[in-house]
Amino acid sequence: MRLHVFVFSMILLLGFSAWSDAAIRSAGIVHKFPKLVDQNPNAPELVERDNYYSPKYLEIEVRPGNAILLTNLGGNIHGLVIPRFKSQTILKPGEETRIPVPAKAAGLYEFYCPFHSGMRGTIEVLPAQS
Ligand SMILES: [Cu+2]
Repeated sequence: MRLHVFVFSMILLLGFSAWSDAAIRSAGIVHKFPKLVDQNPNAPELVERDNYYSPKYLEIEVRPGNAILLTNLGGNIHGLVIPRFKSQTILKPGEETRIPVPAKAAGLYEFYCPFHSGMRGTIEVLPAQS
């Protein structure tokens, strides 16, 4: 009996993760990449390297004062454009800045570097946990 409950739960779990991946793909958004760092949605960090972002998929929570800490750890100048945040930032190597997270509904937001065409990613804004 316990085994049946376990197997049933696993099927539900697998089904749900396949469904949520499919939902992201059908939205035409960049695929969900494996997390490269432990993310804290209340203190999100995004690192620019040559020439990619880490992580490529960033989860953040809608909270007053929440901001993304953006750091350029590459050897090149990099930028961060988040069209739906109306945000454009350019950093020299070694520089960092904070990008405020606008109070918006949950959703997926694409970002990219204006200098390097393959350098792009997705931000997932999560509803605030109360
Ligand atoms: Cu770049």
